[in-house]
Amino acid sequence: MVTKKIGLLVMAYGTPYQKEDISSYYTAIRHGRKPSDEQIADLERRYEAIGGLSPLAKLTRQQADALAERLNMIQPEYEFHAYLGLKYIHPFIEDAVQAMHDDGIEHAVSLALAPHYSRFSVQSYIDRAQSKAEELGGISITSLKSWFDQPGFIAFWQKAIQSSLVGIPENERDQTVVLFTAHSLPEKILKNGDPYPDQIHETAQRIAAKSGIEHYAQAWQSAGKTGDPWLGPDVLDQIRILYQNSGYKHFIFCPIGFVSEHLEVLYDNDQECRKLVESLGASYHRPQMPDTDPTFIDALASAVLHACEEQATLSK
Ligand code: FEC
Repeated sequence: MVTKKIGLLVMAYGTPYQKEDISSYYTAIRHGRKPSDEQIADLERRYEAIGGLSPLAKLTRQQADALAERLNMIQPEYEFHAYLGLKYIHPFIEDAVQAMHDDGIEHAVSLALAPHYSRFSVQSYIDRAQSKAEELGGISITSLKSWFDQPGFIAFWQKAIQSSLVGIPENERDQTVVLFTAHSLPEKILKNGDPYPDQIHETAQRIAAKSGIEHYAQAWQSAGKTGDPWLGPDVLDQIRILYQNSGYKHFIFCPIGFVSEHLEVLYDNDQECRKLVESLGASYHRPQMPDTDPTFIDALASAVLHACEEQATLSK
């Protein structure tokens, strides 16, 4: 059998590598509009609060390598070569497509390290990769739009919830609520029927059903501080509502819209949400994020292989 060489374009958000990168990174997130000194200072303060910098850079690299390794281990037909392309810092998505081109890659599969599709988020990763590929000519990229429905992804969170539940006394488990969160987006995405909210809702339902949990809710986190409205309820409001209505003793946080430990989880969840939960006299629990957990990496591998098979069928 002839092994087909395939580029594996792993696209992710990116994070500053050093303190000096924070300003340009933040400017890139704001599409070139430089943030004010106060905004930069506030972001620096949050990185400081999680230990100086985010572990995201290291984890993203590890996830890409683990995925390529797993893919090459489980099948003989394709030989995957991983390329990391980031949204807001180098190596940018365009750099990764250029590198594939320079290495003579003709076919690639791309996936974003974000489980749910929105035109606002994942589509912008895809557009940037496709437009660079078109500019260079000669590379065809099959782009995965979402992979939240991979059974391994649901199984990962089922295991994660279980790992938190074992730390809760049995007689208090019926006073425990699981809170599924994802990054908020501007409410205007709803106007065009964006699938993002429905995909997150479906993910929460599937995990809850698989885990057999009775009490769960959903909320949005990390909304931007722009003038226009963002998807709600915000996670902090949701914590207050759940506590007021049901007096829960334990809150298990599952940030299902993210796949690794990073600023939004380590600060927004582990510091802001924890502070509020504890101020109410309840306990905060947050299981380990997917990172390079084998069940999670297997789920990504299965999504990639499925895309390759579909592509092969289409081109027959
Ligand atoms: O650990 C780290 O250093 C980086 C963590 C990080 C991840 C992440 C994921 C998503 N974001 C999404 C949407 C937006 C929108 C805005 C926005 C702003 C920020 C800022 C930082 C930041 N985001 Fe992010 N995001 C991460 C970090 N994000 C830092 C800047 C200031 C702030 O903290 O508020 C608003 C832009 C604007 O002001 O115009 C919108 C979405 C995701 C999840 C999907 C994905 O990973 O692509 C959606 C990780």
